[in-house]
Amino acid sequence: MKAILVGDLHLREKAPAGRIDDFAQVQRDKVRQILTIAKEQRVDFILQAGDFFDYPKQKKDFIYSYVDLFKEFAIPIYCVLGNHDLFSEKTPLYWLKLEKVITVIEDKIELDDVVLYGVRPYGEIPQPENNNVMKKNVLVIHKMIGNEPQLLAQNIVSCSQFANQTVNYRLRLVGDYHFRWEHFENGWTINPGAVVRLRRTKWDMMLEPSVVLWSSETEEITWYKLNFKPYKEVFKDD
Ligand SMILES: [Mn+2]
Repeated sequence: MKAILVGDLHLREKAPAGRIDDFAQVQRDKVRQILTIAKEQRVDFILQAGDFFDYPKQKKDFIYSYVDLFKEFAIPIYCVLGNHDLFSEKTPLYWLKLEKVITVIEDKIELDDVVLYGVRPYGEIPQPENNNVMKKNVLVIHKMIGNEPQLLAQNIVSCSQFANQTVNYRLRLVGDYHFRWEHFENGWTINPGAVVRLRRTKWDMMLEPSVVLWSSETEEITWYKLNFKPYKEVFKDD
């Protein structure tokens, strides 16, 4: 099977402080670019690493504009909850679920030659007993993992440490850490990074919004950089 791996989306109607472009439009265009890559590469599904929406209160027509976009492409989307998606009846993800355009991986989902495992924020990581070459275990998790803290005293697990805590997976898709990285040890661990630049930090200044294509058959990955404008054109510079 083939999948496109997507990091934190943080969909939001209002522009973050300091952004001077038409943020909602730019963000929607990024999502369309991702769906187009997925369609062109004939993937079986899209995996998203949590923080699908930036905050729970979003207008219904904003949410439904994404429902329509996802229906247009009709590619299955599986995600986990991020700390920004705290789930209740009123959150935007509820509507995407109701409209059957996304599936939240609550526990595990078996597909062809892949088994998807999901973790709730701060939840315990499932440990499959087998590392089966015919049916590959894939973990989707929203957790602060990376080799360099982005904030002072940030509690962070290193990529290698994490790969060794989850040996029975062939792919781990990680969100939360907004800057992209990849790590190969016991299969791939991939953090595609955030799809949009939200803050005026050195990390966001360096961020090149990207997604990753993964094949369960070959376990090869390909990075796709999305179209984006230079940092200075989208943020105020004071
Ligand atoms: Mn996030």
